Amino acid sequence: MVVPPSNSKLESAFPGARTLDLSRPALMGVLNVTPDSFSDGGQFIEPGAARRQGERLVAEGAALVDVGGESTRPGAEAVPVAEELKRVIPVIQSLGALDAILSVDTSKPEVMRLAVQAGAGMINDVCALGQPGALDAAAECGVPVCLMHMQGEPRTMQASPHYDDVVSDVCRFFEARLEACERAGIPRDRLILDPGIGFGKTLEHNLQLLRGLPSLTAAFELPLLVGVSRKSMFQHLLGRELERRLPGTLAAGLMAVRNGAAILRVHDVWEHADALAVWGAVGAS
Ligand code: 8Y4
Repeated sequence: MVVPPSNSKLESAFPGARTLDLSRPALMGVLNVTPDSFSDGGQFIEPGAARRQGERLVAEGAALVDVGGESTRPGAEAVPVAEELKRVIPVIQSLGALDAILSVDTSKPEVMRLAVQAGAGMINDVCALGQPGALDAAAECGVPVCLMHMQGEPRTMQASPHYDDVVSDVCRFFEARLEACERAGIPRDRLILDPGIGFGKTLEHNLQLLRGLPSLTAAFELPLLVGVSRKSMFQHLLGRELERRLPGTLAAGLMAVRNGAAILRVHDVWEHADALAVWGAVGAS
């Protein structure tokens, strides 16, 4: 079993802000605030329903809640910044009292700034701070950042993913992004790495990355975040529709933890908490 990095507490630059204990695997619950998830049928998001969902995720065992207002599903269209702010900021404000770290799932510098002012304690960027202005915004925000690997862009990334060797290509990408972060003045101990399962990857690429997590830990000694929850790799592997992907998700999540993942990004929180508790009980010596 791979032991997570020894600097196992992630601290944001804010004095008094919550710290995240990564000496044991942590769960990040997904809170999508897109119109298809929390609307009255139109495009109006109900903050009360989103807040109750956030409370439920934490009650079920999430140490982090990932609030996202931009759909990053394959084929999804871009969301204008004003619309993303309108979705995300009221929800973050309404979740301020939660005993959890609020993560904002965004690639836009303006959203990063306002979300952190509103109470977000982490930035989850599927573009790894690659958008113009994002490095500077994240440096100013002073909170931990998850740098995720993606090949291509959401609209087209699943068309024809290609790598020489997916694990070493992802490693080279992280080297470049870590260097960019250093130049922007973001301390290395504020960074989390994520191989981006399903983001410009075939099933075989996803399996190779899950197998290759130990080499990411060995290369960078930074916490790893992994998101496999309900993804289409289970359609390809098992032929399962969205509603029947939980067993596959749990197995892949446990394998990710075995291979060094410190944080799992999941939709089904208590189910993962149970699986990890049994794992821990059997593994205790
Ligand atoms: C059904 C279920 C259909 C899930 C699509 C999806 C990751 C992430 C996403 C990830 C990090 C998703 C925002 C994709 N995945 N952030 N975000 N890591 N850090 N699709 O793997 O869940 S959204």
